[in-house]
Amino acid sequence: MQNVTTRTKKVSLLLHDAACGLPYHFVCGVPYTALPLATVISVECNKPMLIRRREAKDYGTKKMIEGKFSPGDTCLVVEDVVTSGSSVWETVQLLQEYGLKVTDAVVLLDREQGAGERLKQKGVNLHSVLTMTKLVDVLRQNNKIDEDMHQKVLQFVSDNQFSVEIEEPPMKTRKLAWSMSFKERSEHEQCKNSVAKELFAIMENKRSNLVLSADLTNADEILKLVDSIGPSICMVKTHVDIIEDFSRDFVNKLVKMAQKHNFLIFEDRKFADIGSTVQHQFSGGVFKIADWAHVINAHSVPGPGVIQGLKKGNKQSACLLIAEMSSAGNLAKGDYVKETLKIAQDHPDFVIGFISQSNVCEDDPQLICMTPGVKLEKGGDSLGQQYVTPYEAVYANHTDLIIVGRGIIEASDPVVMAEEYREAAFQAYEHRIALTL
Ligand code: 5BU
Repeated sequence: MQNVTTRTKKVSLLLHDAACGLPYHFVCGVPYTALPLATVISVECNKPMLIRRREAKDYGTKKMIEGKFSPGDTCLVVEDVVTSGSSVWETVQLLQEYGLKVTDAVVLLDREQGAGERLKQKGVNLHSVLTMTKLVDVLRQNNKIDEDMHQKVLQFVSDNQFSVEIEEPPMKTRKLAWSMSFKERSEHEQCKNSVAKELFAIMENKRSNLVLSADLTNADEILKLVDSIGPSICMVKTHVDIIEDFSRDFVNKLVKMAQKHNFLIFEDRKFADIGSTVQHQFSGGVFKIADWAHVINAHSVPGPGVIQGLKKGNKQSACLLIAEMSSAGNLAKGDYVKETLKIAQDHPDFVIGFISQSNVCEDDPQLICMTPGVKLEKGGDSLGQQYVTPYEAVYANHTDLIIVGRGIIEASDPVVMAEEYREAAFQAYEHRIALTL
């Protein structure tokens, strides 16, 4: 008897032959039985493979389809047996959600109970190595079954047809948050926070998802830089505790500038203490951040108390939780990211998203992901900072805004450079949403 590997290879090659001449870039097996079949086709026939997950990863990008593909690439779906065609259709829908084209599916055995017609209606051609009729005919001719069994099987097939019209596909099409436009997200019923709505509107109007990290230490220099770059950005990020000559006057001028250029102010204070302390750090002290910042951020390491404390000190701001960091060797991974997401989802009135390197929540249109550690060229600095490009952050990793400091500040012409970053990040966003239009 042939071993399992040889049989799997034989079946996979039959499937490949049945799909001969069809135009496709990728193969994708319906999980899980067809996964080894698609894998063998991929290896033996030199076709790249996409992997469909059944459950989203519980942290990280939450991608349901793994693989390197571009919008408009075609994919052949591979399955072992089809009855109603529902499982093939589920996989087709998911691939289409990610911008792939699917026009054909190949199966080892079509039980001829309506799958071919149902899939045809959805624009998918079903190709099979074997049909149930052919199978029982061959078995009968070779005396492997008697005539009674032969007729019984054919009768069963004809009595148990799935109707083309009635049955709706079992999987409701989800619209992933990262595939929606900023406008759609701002108008979505789940997007209730007024700061999130305002940010989406600014991004849409100014065609900018660029945040300037104004990391200079002199107040006038910051104001000069921000005023010149104002038209290109949707937000300015400050570290007020590095400004040598911080004053109330600086804040008043920055607020006026924000109105003039239509951007939001984000104080990158990274609150990370017990609730009672952060309440005072936020609303009081020298900086009185709660009086002027539209957006602040917090580490989730203290637990939900940090949010409760900040909410007590809050006047007008919304909060971002730091889910992932850009620095080498940072500890924000795995369960930490998962728990951070939970805290955010428990406080939708205040938390509008994350500082993250990937899209940590694709299901909630209000939750915005902003990525620091961005430069036009990949690389890093000598103190652990790691850079990705705007395209990697926004297109490949599905985050929404890029935060850029030295990439702009240290350029010979920061105004020209800011425009370059704005264009790169907004184009990456436009390509991303075009994936699923
Ligand atoms: P850069 O000059 O583009 O490297 O500055 C990045 C800014 O983003 C800087 O103000 C950091 O404090 C901030 N930042 C970061 O770089 N990485 C992180 O994970 C977080 C914040 Br959180």
